[in-house]
Amino acid sequence: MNKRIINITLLAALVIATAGCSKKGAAAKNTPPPVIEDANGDGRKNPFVSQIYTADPSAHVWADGRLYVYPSHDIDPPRGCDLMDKYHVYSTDDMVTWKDEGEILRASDVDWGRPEGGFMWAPDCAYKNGTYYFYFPHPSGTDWGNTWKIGVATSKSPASGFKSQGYIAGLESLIDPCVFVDDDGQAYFYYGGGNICKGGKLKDNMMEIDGTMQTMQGLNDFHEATWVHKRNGIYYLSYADNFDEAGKHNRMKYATSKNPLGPWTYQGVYIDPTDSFTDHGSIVEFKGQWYAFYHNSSLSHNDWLRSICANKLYYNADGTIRKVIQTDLNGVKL
Ligand code: FUB
Repeated sequence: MNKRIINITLLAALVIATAGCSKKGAAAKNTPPPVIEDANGDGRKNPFVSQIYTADPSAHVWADGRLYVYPSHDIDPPRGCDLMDKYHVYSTDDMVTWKDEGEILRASDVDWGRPEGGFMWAPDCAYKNGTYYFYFPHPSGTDWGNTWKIGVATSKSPASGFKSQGYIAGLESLIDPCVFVDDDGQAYFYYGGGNICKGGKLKDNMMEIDGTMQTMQGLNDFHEATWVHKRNGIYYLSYADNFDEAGKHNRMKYATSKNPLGPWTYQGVYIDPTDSFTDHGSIVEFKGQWYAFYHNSSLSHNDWLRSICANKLYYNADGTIRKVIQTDLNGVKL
């Protein structure tokens, strides 16, 4: 970690006061961001959600053929990351037109959650045997820095009807859940923060760890934001690092393995720092094209009013990932 003054993850002994996890950023606006029309019509509009501020996009393609994105929701005016208290879902069938599927869960729906609410951080969603499982990090106590749990809500639909079912027992106070379901149906759970990334098997009920969680070995400067995907028999674990130089922050890195729980071989950076203090992403194939999802602060110019973006992602013949070209509203390289 490159000596960040503020570590928004919980392991930081320097627990961030609820006054905020912002290091820099322009003054917050009290008005919603402008609605931006698709300027070029080719799906490269970034950010692709402008009605509200969104971050930490976890993208999945479900059986109905649509691509769904499960982000967290930054609240304006921001107070660091502590007022984030609800989740919306977005879907598309062409990467051009996006539907806001509406709110699926808020802090007040979580009976075991922090009494003051807030802190609904980066989520993920998984599907197994007819049920969608929505995983979300949320503190269980007022002392949010030390009481994180990974909550689970379930539904028979991908973007509505989620009901809180409790949390995964026996985990540490870490954030950013990721659930990867392998081709044989075995589900794996990952989470982390504060330089630690852990993974383990999930039982068939998708709510209990099967065995013990293991520290993921071989990552380079892991910070948070674990995402696992598979391509051509190779497992990829991507994540945000601790980069912090000359006003630039998190890069997105990745590592590969022949085993979903590693050990991993570090491969490099695939997304350079955006204009935001954090980054957090996912990688998914949709209609034959791979995409990288991530966030930036290009609508607000405020680190804690973030907006989700997507760009095409390409592999080299040897399976390594080419650096993602980030584009703006007009599809112009940033
Ligand atoms: O959005 C809140 C937190 O910021 C996420 O959990 C981290 O990954 C970072 O993006």
